[in-house]
Amino acid sequence: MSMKSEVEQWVDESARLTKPDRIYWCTGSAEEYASFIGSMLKDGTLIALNEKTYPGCYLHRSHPNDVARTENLTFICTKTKDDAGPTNNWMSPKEAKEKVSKLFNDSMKGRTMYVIPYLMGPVGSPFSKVGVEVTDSLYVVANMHLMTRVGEAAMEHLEKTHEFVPGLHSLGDLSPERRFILHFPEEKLIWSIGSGYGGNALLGKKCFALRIASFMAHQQGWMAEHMLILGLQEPTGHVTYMAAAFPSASGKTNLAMMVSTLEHEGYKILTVGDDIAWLHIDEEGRLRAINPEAGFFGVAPGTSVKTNPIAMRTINHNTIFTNVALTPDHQPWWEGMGSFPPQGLTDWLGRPYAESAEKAAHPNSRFTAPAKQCPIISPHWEDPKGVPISAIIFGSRRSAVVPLVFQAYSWQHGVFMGAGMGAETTAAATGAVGVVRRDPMAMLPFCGYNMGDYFRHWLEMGGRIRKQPKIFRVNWFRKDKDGKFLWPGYGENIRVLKWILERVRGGGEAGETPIGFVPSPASLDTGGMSIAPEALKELLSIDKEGWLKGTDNIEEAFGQFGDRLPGELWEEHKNMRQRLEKT
Ligand code: OXD
Ligand code: MN
Repeated sequence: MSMKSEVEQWVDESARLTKPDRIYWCTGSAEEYASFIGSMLKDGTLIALNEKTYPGCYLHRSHPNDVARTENLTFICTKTKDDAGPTNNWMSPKEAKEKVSKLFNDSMKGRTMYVIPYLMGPVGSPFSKVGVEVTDSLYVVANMHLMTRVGEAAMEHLEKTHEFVPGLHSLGDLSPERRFILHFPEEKLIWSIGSGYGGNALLGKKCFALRIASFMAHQQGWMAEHMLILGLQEPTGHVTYMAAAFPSASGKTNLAMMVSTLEHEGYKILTVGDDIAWLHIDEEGRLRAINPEAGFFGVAPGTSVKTNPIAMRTINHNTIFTNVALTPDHQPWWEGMGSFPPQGLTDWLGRPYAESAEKAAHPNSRFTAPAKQCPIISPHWEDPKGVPISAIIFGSRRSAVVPLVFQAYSWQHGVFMGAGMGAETTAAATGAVGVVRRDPMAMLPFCGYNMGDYFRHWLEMGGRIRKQPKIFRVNWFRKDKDGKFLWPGYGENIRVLKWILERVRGGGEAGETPIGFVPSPASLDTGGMSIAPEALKELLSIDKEGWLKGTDNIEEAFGQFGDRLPGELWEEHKNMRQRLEKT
């Protein structure tokens, strides 16, 4: 059977279950996108933005209960619970299908089913993979057009690789009681119902490129990670590539698009990706990364010409905004955009904005924009081979304890550092914001299998990589006792990346501490920036008590995995505690 017929067969099966009135096969063309936009403008799914200042841009207001990923309704449906592991919600495949097929039954009656063949990764890359999503949401279709490569590129790749990940999506009735995001990694299948929100409904992104892909990567000897990819260009013109894992809404897009404050010295950033990296080992034993996505689905609040001018230039044309506020002259507006709320503002729910209201834009309001519009996109962002990675960075929001930057002693120590990472929660998922939880490698919500096995996989990959990237931890978010950020962040983060680059080269000064190599204040290039010496000292200081407490938290987190946690990580844990106790 040809691959096209295999896809058709699965689409037929999905249609028999969901009973759409019509089936439409997406081609991915510009005309098709324009006609979808036209229909959504007509039925009110989209509002056109100011043609002069935001050409080709639209606003979508989602259902008010459908604004973020719902981790509590996200399941990994492996045959055994143990294979999903203690950090995932689990249902058996049988139970999941019985329960949720009832919800899919007739769910597309009166609607059109759109079939979206899409490619994750550059055209012609041996590492790219095909997905096919069927959905009854045109908003999802339009976003998939921006976030992936839809149509012919996918079908051509499919004929060569004979493999696709099917994803069935329906808005259902949008009720959280009937919302399920299900993954069947053993069958490489995704089912999602009851939500139109990006991370729940654009199935190429979190569901495929992270949860299903991490499972495949474990089986096949590569890695699928929640990482941005950037190139750091230095005065000679040489570019060093780094991949950095941060939890959702913790600054990956800002770091990936940073305008360096050391540009006058010749240090600048090139963007390869802002959310997901697929990493393979090449013939020379080097780790290489591709960005499987073709667009950015970024958090709007906090994005401004000051914090991320490159994003502002990326998203002022051909962009879909979701749940931002609307000015009277039809421009998007959000908190942290750098201006006061204008008179006559409409909030994300479509109501006149009142000063007393909490927020005009939803804290997890988003923009969806094509990556090729990014003015500093790397010339290698679609390189089929990917880019060679010299440094891996773990980062998260921590208002205390964790220094600005430090380096792991070894790959194994780096894996421990990532596996034990604590992070304050954000608005990208439903639930409390600002609570510290362990978020290993920023993959807690995205690992499609037992994280104990995932840590083992990281260790094994390290053993196979001949030219190992160096591993670092960063924290831009440490605060002083008055609650003020100690580090200015954004463009000044280049100074930290410069130190990382020096370390990668075998230079850069650093002292040995219980937690890793920490730079001395003098070894960070702070020339021309205003930072008090005491602030810098505090940023690089080791809070012994805080770390000892963290060690207890890590022990508890590791304990959940029982004998699936690699002994090497317990060894690193013991060593760190001993080093801390000795100081
Ligand atoms: C995202 C997320 O949308 O991590 O990238 O929530
Ligand atoms: Mn993300």
